[in-house]
Amino acid sequence: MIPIRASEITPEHIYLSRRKFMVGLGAAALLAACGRLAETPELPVEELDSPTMPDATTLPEGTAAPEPLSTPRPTPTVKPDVKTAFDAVTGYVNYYEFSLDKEAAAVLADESLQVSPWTVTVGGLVNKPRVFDIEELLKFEQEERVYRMRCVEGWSMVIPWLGFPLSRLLKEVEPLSNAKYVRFQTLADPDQMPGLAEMTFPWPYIEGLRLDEAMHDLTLIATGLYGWSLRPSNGAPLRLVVPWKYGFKSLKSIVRIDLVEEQPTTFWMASGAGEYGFWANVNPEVPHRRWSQATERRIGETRRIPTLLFNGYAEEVADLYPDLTNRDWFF
Ligand SMILES: Nc1nc2c(c(=O)[nH]1)N[C@H]1C(S)=C(S)[C@@H](COP(=O)(O)O)O[C@H]1N2
Ligand SMILES: [Mo]
Repeated sequence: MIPIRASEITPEHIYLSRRKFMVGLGAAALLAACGRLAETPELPVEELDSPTMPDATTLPEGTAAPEPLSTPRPTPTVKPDVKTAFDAVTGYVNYYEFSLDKEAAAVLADESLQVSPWTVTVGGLVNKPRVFDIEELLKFEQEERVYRMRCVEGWSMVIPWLGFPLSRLLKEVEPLSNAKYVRFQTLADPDQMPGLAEMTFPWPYIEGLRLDEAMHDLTLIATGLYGWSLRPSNGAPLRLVVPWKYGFKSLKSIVRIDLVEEQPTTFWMASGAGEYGFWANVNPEVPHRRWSQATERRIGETRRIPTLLFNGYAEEVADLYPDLTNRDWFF
């Protein structure tokens, strides 16, 4: 944990001028998005100089946290978000079950992950536990949500997801009153996922949200992007998208969702790699133990841009977190 002074938390009003997220485009817009695919330029993703997330096997135990970098405080931009090119969104991914290499992971996942048939088991503290076939979930009304995604490594994308609010699914199973958290689990199949044998991580990939975070309208189950079905590389057939938290919270290829009473131990908490903990809300003032989080590089752009509190969604989600001077919300 990296201590920050309460005075370092940037006041929320600085962020209030930012543009609201774009949401709910209709079928015509989806078609337009598909039509534009052919024109999106190839991106020099290999120029990326971001640090990568740690390999749990190589991080020395008890490494001292560095001093926060003395990055100048930039004024948040109000520049409209430009969607990241389809090729970059699908070809440059984090999917450790396949590879630590982002491009290799995309190729391997698309080659070997069987996404049909697929079921998602939803249970735990619920009235109506159920096994959903992916076909049933695809019958839920799907909407487009254009969200920023900020990886903890310091790069970001703007992705037009297709999907439905997670709340829609949770209402189907009727959470009991003692359910406080939601625990999510990715498929862990060594026959399809070479990374499971190659890397000593605490598989399966587990993530969690507090129930009110999970029920928030921004929290999405994505089934597609750019008007197309999700590819295995992006977490087909369904993945979580929580746009105000670091990208690692948005786990891929979900097979199990449980309503639980206790805060779940996540994959990254269990890896002991000194990563962020359960909350992982984006805050430019709270550095990673090895690098600043003040700025980010939008994939497809060369300049770094300021990172925003709650990844720019403070207006929508700050109410979930009483006392924003409490630094725990950002670890
Ligand atoms: N199961 C699983 N989910 C995962 C990851 C992973 O390695 N395995 N990587 C996470 C990280 S670090 C990020 S930034 C996002 C990236 O999503 P994308 O590759 O679709 O852009 O997925 C997250 N979900
Ligand atoms: Mo990430």
